[in-house]
Amino acid sequence: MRYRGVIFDLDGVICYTDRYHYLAWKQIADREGIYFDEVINNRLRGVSRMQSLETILERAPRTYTDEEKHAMAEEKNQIYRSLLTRMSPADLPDDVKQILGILKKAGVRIAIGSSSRNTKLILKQIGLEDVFDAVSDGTNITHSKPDPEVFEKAAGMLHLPPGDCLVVEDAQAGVEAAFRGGFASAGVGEAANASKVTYPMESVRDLADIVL
Ligand code: B16
Ligand code: MG
Repeated sequence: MRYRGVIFDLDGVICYTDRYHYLAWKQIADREGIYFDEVINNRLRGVSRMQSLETILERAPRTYTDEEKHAMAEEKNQIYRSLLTRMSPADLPDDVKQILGILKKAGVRIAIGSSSRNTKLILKQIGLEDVFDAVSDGTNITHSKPDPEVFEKAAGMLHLPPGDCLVVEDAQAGVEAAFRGGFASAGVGEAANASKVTYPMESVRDLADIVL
């Protein structure tokens, strides 16, 4: 096999929580009279909650205090978490389920590398809480993507060097993080068009040919 470990991003790769991030931020932005659309939302992929808010506030007609920003981020998270409660194992896409099974059967070690502080809740909702060999997420890092920390921690948990791991991403920031950490990357969605992506993919089904 070409890679002994695969580190999966969560939002936009394992499941489509990106839709819920969008709906939650949209609710806040509309109330504040700030223009926000799906194109701007693409810039929030992979980056931290506070960085996402700063990006949205670029269009704000007024400035906000730090206290107001923290309150808005907290409110967005409450809306987002209530949307997550609607998720179930039916929200795990079939192609993702299949590729995880194929990789595990082949003896490839698999991990999560996500910026989200809600990772554990999401994995539980979609029935994947006991599937990954390691989970590195927003709760164990100090720097969000495009910093490589979340992937370096994941590789450390798998006891593998970056050169033995492939990062799977949907975000430009995630591909950049992989590159900075010395990881090869496979990209879906907008990450497939990132200049530094190693393997552009149509879907995660392509991973079997890339990894094995
Ligand atoms: P939370 P990923 C990222 O997840 C999302 O893509 C990004 O939009 C979000 O701001 C970030 O998690 C933090 O999420 O507010 O739940 O802590 O793509 O790294 O799995
Ligand atoms: Mg993502």
